[in-house]
Amino acid sequence: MSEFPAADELLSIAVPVAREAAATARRMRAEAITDVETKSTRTDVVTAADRAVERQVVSSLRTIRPHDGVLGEEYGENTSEAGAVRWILDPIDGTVNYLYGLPAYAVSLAAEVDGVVQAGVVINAATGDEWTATRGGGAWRAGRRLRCSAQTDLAQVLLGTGFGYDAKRRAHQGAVLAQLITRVRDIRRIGVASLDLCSVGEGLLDAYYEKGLNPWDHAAGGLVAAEAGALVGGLEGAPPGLDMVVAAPPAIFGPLHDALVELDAAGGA
Ligand code: LIP
Repeated sequence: MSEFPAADELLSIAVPVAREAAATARRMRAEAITDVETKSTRTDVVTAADRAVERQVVSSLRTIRPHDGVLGEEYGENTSEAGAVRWILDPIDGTVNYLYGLPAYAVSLAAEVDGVVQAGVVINAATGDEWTATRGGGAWRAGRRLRCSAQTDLAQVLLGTGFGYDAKRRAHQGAVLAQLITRVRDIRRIGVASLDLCSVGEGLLDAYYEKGLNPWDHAAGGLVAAEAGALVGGLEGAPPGLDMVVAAPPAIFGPLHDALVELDAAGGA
């Protein structure tokens, strides 16, 4: 008998907590964007809502499972006791969209056990769209089980990507994209990694890649994409991480991977 809750039980904890967080994000946006500060660069913003939503989620999780750990974008790692669940949270993924009022910003919450994500939920707080997944239990939205794209031709791929906040990194990312864009159908830049990954899971994008993502950007959305049949990984056998996250249908992962390696997509600043 495992000492850890089953994936379904972890999801049953995550979903209401994430829904309440999304409601807070929506409410605070409707009231006013306040306390806008910057982090790594002048365009890497954080708002009072980011921080309030993270505090709310941590408080809710602490009430339900007091010994678990939480890794959040704004307050970092709250240590967990050995053998506890680790929750991975982006309180508002797509903060620049949130700042401008573009209707794509997400609460992303995943539950990790022994380093493996077992359950995840991503909610577009602007629209209420909600994606969930459990390891081995599939990916779902609105009661419908999701399957990723069946695309087999890189030249027909609608490809999602994103860019960092540092101008030097963006210069390299732009140079990579200038080549890649000639080899695919087209690109889309949503500005929300968790929604990009859920879009791959739902087949709204054929594939996605991005350098520079943190665990809270891809933990939940990566499980949604993987449970919908996409391959999710880094380059040259690495797991998804800061150097690169790639999500694509099995027939596309290889050709996209090889193009990213050829173009040194994980390089640059
Ligand atoms: C965002 C990511 C997105 C990336 C943006 C930004 P944030 O996260 O979700 O994929 O392209 O530059 O990093 O900063 O809004 O939480």
